[in-house]
Amino acid sequence: MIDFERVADLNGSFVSSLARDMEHVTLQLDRSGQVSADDVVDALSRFSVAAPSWALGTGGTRFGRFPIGGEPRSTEEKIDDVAALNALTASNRSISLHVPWDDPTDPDGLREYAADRKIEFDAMNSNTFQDNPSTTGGGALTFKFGSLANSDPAVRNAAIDHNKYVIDLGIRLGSHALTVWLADGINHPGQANHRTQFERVAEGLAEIHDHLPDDWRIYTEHKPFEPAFYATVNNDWGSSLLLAQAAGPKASCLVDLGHHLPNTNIEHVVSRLAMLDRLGGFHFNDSKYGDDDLTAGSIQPFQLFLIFCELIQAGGGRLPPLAYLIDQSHNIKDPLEDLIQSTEAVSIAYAQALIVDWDTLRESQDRDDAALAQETLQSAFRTDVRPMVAEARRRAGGAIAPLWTYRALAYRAALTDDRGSTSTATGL
Ligand SMILES: [Mn+2]
Repeated sequence: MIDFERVADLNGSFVSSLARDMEHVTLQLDRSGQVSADDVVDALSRFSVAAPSWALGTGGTRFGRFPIGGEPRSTEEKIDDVAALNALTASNRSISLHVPWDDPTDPDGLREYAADRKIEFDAMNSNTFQDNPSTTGGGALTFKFGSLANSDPAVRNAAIDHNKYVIDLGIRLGSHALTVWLADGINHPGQANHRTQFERVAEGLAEIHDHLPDDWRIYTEHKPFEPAFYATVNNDWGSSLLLAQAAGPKASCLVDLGHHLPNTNIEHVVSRLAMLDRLGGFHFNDSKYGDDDLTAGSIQPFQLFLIFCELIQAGGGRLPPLAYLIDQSHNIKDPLEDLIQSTEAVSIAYAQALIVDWDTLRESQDRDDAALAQETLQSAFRTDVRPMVAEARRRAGGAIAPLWTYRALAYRAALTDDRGSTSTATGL
């Protein structure tokens, strides 16, 4: 575990420079007459982005995987890692489980274990893209040709049952949402009928939806390709919206930033889904080509900022209460260091969006003043908001410089001593 007193000690060497930086940004924001630095810090203190249980170990590609040492061997150890992360960032107060990679035999005990570490359970994730004995009857059935869209009704039912199982498990853990990522699709033209596949998935989702408790949500997550390389059933936000609408009122769309074809205008997608009240949440990461492999904000920080601008407008000046999760594959970095960096990037984008001069932006839009509109957004984006992000962490007992502190605490070395150098986490 990360010792809070040690974090506070290590903060000592940064306290006076942070105070000077805060003074500077406070004056800058006062001059603009918009939100105060204190209000931004308060908003940031309330913000939390969940950590994925499947990305606490190293990821990999089909070319190989290189374990880092000290990877969590159980769901409990994943919770320990998220608690350690949260001790540094003060912004990762929940974990998102993925069944069957996490399939606790004692959910009540696990809930208590997490609560002792001040960690809650974010959205549950089902998995019908792999065969697993508990879902596919020990080899009797297979998801090779899809799950909810499968031509065999017995396989479709097994996929529905698995999702119901994950909901029931989530209820005992105190979760309130299910994320369904479907690998269903077609690999070869003519292999299956596009429309039939879509209708089967819509029907299956509606049945899963009807198993949800009243205060639960279900999220449809789209992805353009892989493992179906010719036609994926839920390939884009339009299909995702149609599926959510077919599933029922508790269904909305989850936007994974890496699940778009190159050059897709994601903030535009966010605006559309929010307008229809079907925006459910985010999987944060960044992407250069495909899927969710890169650290959030590492490639397109301006896009991340524009997404947060859409969110703040959709929430009437505040961040709407959606499901916010980091979902990325850590192939060569220490996963905890990567999660620290992504959490910081997301918090920075949020802070930048909070300081936008919305009145000037709206006025410039009404006057068709494109130059002033751009100037207004850039002014917020180019403001160094990092002191406010660090101050929010400091006030919550976290680290002013989380990556530096993580290294100074030698947490990974302690994990490797404890868990061994060849432990392998389940997940990506
Ligand atoms: Mn995702």
